[in-house]
Amino acid sequence: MTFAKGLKLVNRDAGGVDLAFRADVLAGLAAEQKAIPARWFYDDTGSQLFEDITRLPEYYPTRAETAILRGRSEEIAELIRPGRAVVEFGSGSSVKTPLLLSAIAPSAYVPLDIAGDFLRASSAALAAKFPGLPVYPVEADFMRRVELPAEVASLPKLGFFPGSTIGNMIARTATDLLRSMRETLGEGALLLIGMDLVKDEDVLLAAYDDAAGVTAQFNLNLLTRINHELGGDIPVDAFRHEARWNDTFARIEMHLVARQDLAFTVSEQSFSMQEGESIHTENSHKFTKRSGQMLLAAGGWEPRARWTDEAKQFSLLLAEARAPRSAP
Ligand code: AVI
Repeated sequence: MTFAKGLKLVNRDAGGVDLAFRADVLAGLAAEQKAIPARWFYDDTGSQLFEDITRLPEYYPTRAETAILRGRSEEIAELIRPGRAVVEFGSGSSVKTPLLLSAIAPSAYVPLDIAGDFLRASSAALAAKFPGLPVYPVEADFMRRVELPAEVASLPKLGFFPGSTIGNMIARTATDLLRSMRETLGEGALLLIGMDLVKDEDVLLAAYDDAAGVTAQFNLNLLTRINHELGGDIPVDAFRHEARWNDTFARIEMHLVARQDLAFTVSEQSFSMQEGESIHTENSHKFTKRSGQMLLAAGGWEPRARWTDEAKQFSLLLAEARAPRSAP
């Protein structure tokens, strides 16, 4: 087992506060429609709660995507070919990553994630499952170009971005991310990316507001994280979780709605909210075949193949970073 210790790339102040987290929270709470980027859900507790979500009966995306990886592994491997360095954007899932790695015989595995402890734990578990596969975890914000370990510089790359995490970004940010991935991986790289599909509104709403209340806990944990890490005194119990379908943008939105008028401070700054006002905490865009492929093209990736599960709930796309062709 080769297991390199992660490189620390997150920017913190002397007290250990993640500066980007603080900047996003303070700006987001000062906006007219309060909003905090969804990527801040994933401290260790949030990452664990998300793992719990993936096992909920209502949350179909993980099962559907896993079924695609299992059922279509031969076709996928045939297009990817052995020997690539797999660069996963986010800590590997305990099920999907091993499925991919077993199918394609890679030469190295490089998980990139901002949640360092979770990254190191999942990388160690993965390295134990694949003796002989070099694993190089990198603690980084992959929204920007990431410097990959020198050990994989000369290897052909496969980016892996499962779970429809791309759907958690508005189109402009998603395009920027796809372009950054292209810069990180280089021309000629492949990208295997999951995209959740537009479907019946009731199915979508149930997936984001489960009966057991795990998604509510996941959403509310963001406030607990702010209180712990940014010296906040937000009354967490004074908020409730809400999932909404936004038909204009084809997305599920998650909000934290104030149950009453309230006031609180974060990093010594004061904020107030009225009853019914919300903090918008997540967008989860849903795609059609065309909208998914258009998004990839806008990010500099040429679609090469596309698979769906039997119920056509979820899609997995393979794309290639090709040199831009001149119009038309
Ligand atoms: C990580 N991401 C793709 C999940 C999603 O479905 O948008 C996050 C999530 N939020 C609520 N449930 C799951």
